[in-house]
Amino acid sequence: MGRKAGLILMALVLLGMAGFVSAHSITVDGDLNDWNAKTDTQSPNTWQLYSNDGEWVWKDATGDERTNFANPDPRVDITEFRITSDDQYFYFLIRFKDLDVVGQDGAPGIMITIDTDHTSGSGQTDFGFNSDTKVAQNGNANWEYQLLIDLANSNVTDGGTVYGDGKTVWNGGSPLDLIKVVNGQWTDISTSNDEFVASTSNNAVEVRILKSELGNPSTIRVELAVVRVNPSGDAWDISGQSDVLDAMTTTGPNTWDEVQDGYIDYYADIDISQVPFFSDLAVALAVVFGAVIIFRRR
Ligand SMILES: [Ca+2]
Ligand SMILES: [Ca+2]
Ligand SMILES: [Ca+2]
Ligand SMILES: [Ca+2]
Repeated sequence: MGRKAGLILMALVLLGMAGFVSAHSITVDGDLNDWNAKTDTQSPNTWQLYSNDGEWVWKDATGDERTNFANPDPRVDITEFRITSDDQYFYFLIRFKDLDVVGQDGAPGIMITIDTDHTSGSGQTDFGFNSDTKVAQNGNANWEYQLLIDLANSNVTDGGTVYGDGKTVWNGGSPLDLIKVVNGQWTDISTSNDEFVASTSNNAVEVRILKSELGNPSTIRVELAVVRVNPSGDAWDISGQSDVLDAMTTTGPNTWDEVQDGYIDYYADIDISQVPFFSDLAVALAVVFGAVIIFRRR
């Protein structure tokens, strides 16, 4: 075998080992067959990095939702939260025990806070939808961005695509809001690059957000919470309490145990820059060049 052929073979082997060959883009269509991680053996209320599948997965406990509006209330019972990415986009998957309606008052409102600077006390503390809930009390997850998805809005149809439009749902905009505080105002910075699809048959919502809109962060610190919401972006109110019905947290057994103090203290860090998010072509090229250098030294 010639030296060049050897180099190429070596590069291919390295790429294969690192999982480069399965660059992970998601088609946002409500069909989940492009999410690969098999989570059957994952323990509830833990997260796991599936390197070979390029997916970070939080597996939530089932039956842990608050029951102020229905008992049980599987419509708001989160079962999984997945994140992956490619060169351009972050992809989120939120799965419910039984997402039975969309486009109707009382459907789930999904809130994902995204802390990109990981600096204690830096950023915003309030969850959206006037849900009377804040992120971690220690200030370590204050957010720079918050993704709000209002599944009660009439623009949400089963299997239909909803795009960002730079206008908040409470000002008549589309029910996909990527919130950043600009001059003290909650401002929707989403564009038509951002989209989600809700599927009642698959009990899931797939979302994609342009990375550059978040400033291309290498690590995102996220919190996740769900309310019942009305079409114009107000959570169904539980008087004098947090309106959050399920959340990503290790505190339990019921969501009430976490939110009774008005704070969701659990957050998770997803490192986009390293394993398993290897779909970035630049990283792949770096490995190829690394292999070239190794061969040249011999
Ligand atoms: Ca899909
Ligand atoms: Ca749950
Ligand atoms: Ca922050
Ligand atoms: Ca708490």
